Amino acid sequence: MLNRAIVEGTALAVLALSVLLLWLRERQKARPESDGGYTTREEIEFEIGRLQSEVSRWLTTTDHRDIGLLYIAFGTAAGLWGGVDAMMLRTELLTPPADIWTPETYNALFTTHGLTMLIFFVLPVFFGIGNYVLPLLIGADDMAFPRVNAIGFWLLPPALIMVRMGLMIQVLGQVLNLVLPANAIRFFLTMREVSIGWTLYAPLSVQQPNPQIDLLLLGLHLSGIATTVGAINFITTIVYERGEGVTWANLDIFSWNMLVTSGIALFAFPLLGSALVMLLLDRNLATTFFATEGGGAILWQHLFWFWGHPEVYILFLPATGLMSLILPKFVGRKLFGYQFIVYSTLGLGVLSFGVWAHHMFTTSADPRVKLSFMAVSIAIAVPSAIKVFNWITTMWEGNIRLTAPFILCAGGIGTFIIGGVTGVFLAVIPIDILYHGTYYVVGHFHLIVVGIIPFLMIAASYYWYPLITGRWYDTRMARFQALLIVFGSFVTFMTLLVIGGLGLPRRQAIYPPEYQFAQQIATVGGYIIGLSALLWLYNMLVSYWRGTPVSTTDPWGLKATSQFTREWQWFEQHMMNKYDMEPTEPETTRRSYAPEAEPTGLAGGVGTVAETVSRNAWMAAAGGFVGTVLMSGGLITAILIGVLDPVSFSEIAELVGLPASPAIGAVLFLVGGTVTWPLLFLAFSDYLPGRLLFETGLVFATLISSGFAIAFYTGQSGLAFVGYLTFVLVSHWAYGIGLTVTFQYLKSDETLRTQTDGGG
Ligand code: HEM
Ligand SMILES: [Cu+2]
Repeated sequence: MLNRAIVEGTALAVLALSVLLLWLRERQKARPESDGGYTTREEIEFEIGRLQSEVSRWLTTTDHRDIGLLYIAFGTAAGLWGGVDAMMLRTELLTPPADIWTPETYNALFTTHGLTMLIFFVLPVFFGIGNYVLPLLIGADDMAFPRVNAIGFWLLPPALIMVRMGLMIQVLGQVLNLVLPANAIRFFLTMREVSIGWTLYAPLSVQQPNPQIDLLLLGLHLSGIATTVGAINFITTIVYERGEGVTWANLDIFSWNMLVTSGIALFAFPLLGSALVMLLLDRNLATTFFATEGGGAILWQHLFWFWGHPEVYILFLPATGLMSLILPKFVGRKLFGYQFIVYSTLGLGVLSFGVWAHHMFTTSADPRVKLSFMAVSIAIAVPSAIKVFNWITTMWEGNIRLTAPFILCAGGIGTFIIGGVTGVFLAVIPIDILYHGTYYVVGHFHLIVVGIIPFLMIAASYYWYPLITGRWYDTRMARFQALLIVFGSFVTFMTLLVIGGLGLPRRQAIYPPEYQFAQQIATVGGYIIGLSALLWLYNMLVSYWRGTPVSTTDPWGLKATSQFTREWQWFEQHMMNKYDMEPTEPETTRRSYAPEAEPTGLAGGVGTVAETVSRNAWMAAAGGFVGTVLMSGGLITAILIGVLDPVSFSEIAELVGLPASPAIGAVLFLVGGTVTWPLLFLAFSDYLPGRLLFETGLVFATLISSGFAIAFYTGQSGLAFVGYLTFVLVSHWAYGIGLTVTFQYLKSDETLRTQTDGGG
């Protein structure tokens, strides 16, 4: 059995040392060669003086970009620490018995892994990205409260140290033990990492004597204060510090997400703080909040998940914000459905507070209460799905550039879909009762917390690296790294979904031998993720000194698709001032994104659509008429050969309150074909892929045909059913082609005429 403290301590020390050595070496190499003589005393003193001023600058800075980098560095370090825990967990699972660490160590590992990753990795990195780019995106000079910003950050390192003090004291104890007798250093040998699970469930968390638990509670409390302070700062900045011309209607989507995230944090974290204090009192002052005679252990679960579920939205909303911001840049198209994404984000913010008890379906809570939580938990999938549809539609017909950020965005959508859908399954009470205690849950949430969340962090690092450092990283290595992490995540967490589906319990160091092969696959996948993280780190560090300097003010060629957003405008200005660069101008411009053309209010989009519709209505109606005539041919044939019952037309008549006659229905059908569907087509035409109208017609018609197939179904079966479906589809295609081709023809004719008019 290995000693956990020594192994983890050594792993972390090696990691930290390699980073330091790498950094120093590259920095040394990047200096101009000296003249070959000895280093003089003055030179050494100069170096030391420089070091001093750099240290005091980083310790006292209140500049949002500096603090952003501090947050990112801190979050990355915590992520690596939590990652070492993860590697150790997966290593234990290579074999069925607990033969690498003891089960107790395994419990400690998953406890600290969870807490470190959720609290000290994800949010700090997102706060860092927010700190760096959000003021640039909204045209603010800095965050609203620069000093509070610095305080918010500097609360985090002591919080992390308190939470993970157990390991440090253990390592220290074992080192001291080499020279001192065990007696003299008893304290150092009694502290242990906390092993009660990251959810800190009572009564275990109340009864376990380990004093490290108290330190951990205090550390978490401190981190909660840090988060609240940061959240207040983001909200104030977004509300009050927006620059000229930045309104709610054109606020970038990342800032919207940071706003909602901060709003949720503001309501959720104080509650966690109170719960932690209650637990601390129960442990130390004999209060009975969570004792059976008091509120009971269930009270802890309510308090914990009332924070815990909103917390998962706090964690993943910034990732969706980054996705909505970065994805369009690499497909050359404007973000589809900006307003829908904003509304769905706001919706998630509210709903996230109404689902906490889905973590408690296996408790004895009242079934009627559970049922309502089930309903809301299923409903919460809707706003998430809206985002996914909008991202996919954004890619449609785009000019995809297969860069590292794009690969990560695409991979992130993939993991998010699977992670989200498995969440909807779990939200169903009978399913959750079966799977609550299994690896299925682990697979579900890791596809999000090791899917879209870190993918988008890394995508952001690649996307903004030139802006932050003025240099390029190794883009080939980046693409490889992106593929590697997407691949590794799927291998690991899809495997966990499978073994969870088979019923393997989670949070166990020991498991039945028949699962060994699957567990080994998951472990290999885990190592691949670890390797890709190291590759990323290497690339980021080395490129800072070795990367090719950026030689244009538009490194991603964003001007060509009119997506040169504010942060890059800031960058351009910066490069012009510092290096006398000329602004880069693209050869061609595609008007796919023009913030100034955005509607003036969130509801203003309706106006633009109405305008398009009224301007082109007659052409669409003509197209609709042609389409309906073509379609009627197909439908009449279907009626003649007996696969479509004409009586079903009478239902249309009934629907609008007219006598149920097939003839009246048919007339209404004709009118609908000429009016309703063409208008709908027009309303969407700005968004439907525009170039290939032929295909667009087919897609549109296929969508309508599914509704028709359901509405007009009269119980056909066997061959008649197949014939029914075929005729429905073919007639609709005839309609779609007729509609769009006629429309296209009339429209190009009109364009031609206006052009000649303009010329003459
Ligand atoms: C479509 C949206 C989602 C739904 C419907 C959903 C649903 C659920 C449900 C019902 C559970 C309880 C499983 C159980 O313990 O038996 C669960 C667990 C969990 N989910 Fe989600 N989820 C969603 C999104 C997310 C997101 C975005 C994250 C993370 C950022 C996340 C992280 C977690 C975590 C950490 C747990 C495990 C808690 C534990 O340790 O017991 N979920 N989810
Ligand atoms: Cu939840």
